[in-house]
Amino acid sequence: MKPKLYQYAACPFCNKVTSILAYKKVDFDVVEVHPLNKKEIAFSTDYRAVPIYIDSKGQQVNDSTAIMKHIDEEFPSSAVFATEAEKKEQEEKWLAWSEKLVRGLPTVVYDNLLDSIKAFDYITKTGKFSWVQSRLIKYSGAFVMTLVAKKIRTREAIEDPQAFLEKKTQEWAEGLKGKKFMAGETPGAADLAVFGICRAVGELKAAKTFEKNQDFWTWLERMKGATGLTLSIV
Ligand SMILES: N[C@@H](CCC(=O)N[C@@H](CS)C(=O)NCC(=O)O)C(=O)O
Repeated sequence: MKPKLYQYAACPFCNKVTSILAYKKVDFDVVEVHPLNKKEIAFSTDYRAVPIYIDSKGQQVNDSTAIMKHIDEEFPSSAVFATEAEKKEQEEKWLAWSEKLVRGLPTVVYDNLLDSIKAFDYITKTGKFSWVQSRLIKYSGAFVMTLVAKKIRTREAIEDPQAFLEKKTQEWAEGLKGKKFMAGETPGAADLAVFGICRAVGELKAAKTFEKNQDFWTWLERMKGATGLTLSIV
């Protein structure tokens, strides 16, 4: 049976899973979930978020990092999770770093109403919405998310969202220390996770910040080559 990924196209967590599947050249089915009624994941009564992964034996796995681990075991060639203690420690450090990146990204994407409308235009274009819903969600969602982003700024202590993202790209670039990938010669779990997160906003203003950091951009180019994916999900 082909594995199945239940997702929202523009969800950064879902794109972490797409990255590892693409890197491992796994043939899988994608089910775009309707974000309002979520009827496609009605079978999952306890866990109501995406991504949800159904493996080749029909087993359900929830949560992006747990799914990545599961896929690495299910398709062991080109292993991405480290086994050596020192490398494992580094990998965990960068995976934790990627969680902070994800938590701060909405402050960049929904920084003001205009940017939020652009983001929702993108989300509704890539997601499963009816014509009427697209229009309704575009404006109401943009308004709500601009307010949510302000709350996140306080929670995550992000004074300036643009500066936050620039700092993040710089930290990653410095972490690479001239290596091809964070994991070394080939991409590891943190490389694939961060690349997936970046893809989710690859069409938005955030991508301009990625481009400004030459080392970060070069790493993104390498990741594109390694996964065969582009920075855009459209
Ligand atoms: N820790 C989870 C977070 C997943 C998550 O927050 N997914 C969001 C979409 S980006 C979601 O499904 N939220 C619930 C909803 O849309 O109702 C993971 O890494 O997979």
